[in-house]
Amino acid sequence: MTDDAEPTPATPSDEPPDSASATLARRALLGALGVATVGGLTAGVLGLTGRAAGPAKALVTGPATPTPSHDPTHGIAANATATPSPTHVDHDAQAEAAVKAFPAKTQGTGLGELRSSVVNGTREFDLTCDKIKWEVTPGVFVDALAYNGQVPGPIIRVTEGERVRVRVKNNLDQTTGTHWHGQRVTNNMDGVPFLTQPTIKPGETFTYEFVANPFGSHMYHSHHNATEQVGKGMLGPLLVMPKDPSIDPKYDKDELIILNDQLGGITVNGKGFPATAPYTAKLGQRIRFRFMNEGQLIHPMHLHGLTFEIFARDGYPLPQPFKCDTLNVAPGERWDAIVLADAPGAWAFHCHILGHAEASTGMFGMVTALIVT
Ligand SMILES: [Cu+2]
Repeated sequence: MTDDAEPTPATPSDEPPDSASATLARRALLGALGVATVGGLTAGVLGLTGRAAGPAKALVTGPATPTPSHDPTHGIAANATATPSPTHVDHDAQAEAAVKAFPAKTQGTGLGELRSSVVNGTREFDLTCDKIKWEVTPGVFVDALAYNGQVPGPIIRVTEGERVRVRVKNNLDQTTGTHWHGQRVTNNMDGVPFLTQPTIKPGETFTYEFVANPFGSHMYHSHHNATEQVGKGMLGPLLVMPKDPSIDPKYDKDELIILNDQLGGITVNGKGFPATAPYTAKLGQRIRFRFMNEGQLIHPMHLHGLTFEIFARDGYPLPQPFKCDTLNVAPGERWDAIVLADAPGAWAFHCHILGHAEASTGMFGMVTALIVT
């Protein structure tokens, strides 16, 4: 076995065109992990992602994909009483299979860039609210409520000081309202039904208008029946770019890491590991991470091997940036970090509440990686 052999990819015809970057990321990850890639093993590993049917399903003795779980024991106690000393072999096989399936392909991707047009000096967007099925981990579809069919919803990107108009069309069978979390809007545009506006009834459209301010990493989400509506996916990023870009530190890549803990369990950008997307960087690049917590729990996000330089909270530049490797992100908060990718490797990037990240069936939920090549 060689440690540095190129993983054998599935045949090119198996690859949808849009999966090229995922394939590259997978190769980089497997390479960085020193994964052995001889013969059937790699084929089997790829088979677990659904790209190739595989004899190597025998590699795992249980479900190929760990199911998100809130059970604090993760079944360990049950296993222990059922069989005296079973399990680390089973654990290892399932844990290995989960890692090798990463990044596993699922239907649907959130965070598309929402198209806009400028009409008489106002930047206009259209959002729709829809009931959809969302694939959180391979084969696990859940009932979601989504903006424009995406979880998280599409990126609304505007410039500080710009006039913004967003038409929100409600295609749900329940009422809703949309809040611009972090923006200094006039009160009647704040999106809180019965407090600042009537509900948006099924079939209706409500038009929001505001001047984008302040700049920074903000959010939009339902503010009506919100435990259900936000929990099931009605949330998205509102990125207000500063009028003077030199206010921000320099960065080469701009990445979102939106946390949630309701829809289908514990997720990053609408997916649970191994269906989370890895972040990638070239050695020496500076990556901006915009953390946003749309869930109901605190998530201390930990990056192995590299360092966060935190420079803004809730969009506001910090008077004194600080460094850390574990960033507590509370519900509603946004934090902006720069990571200098100064060490190569596949660096684990996960919530450090371990019950949000790893079970007896291996890693799941709020786990991804930053792959530096
Ligand atoms: Cu967590």
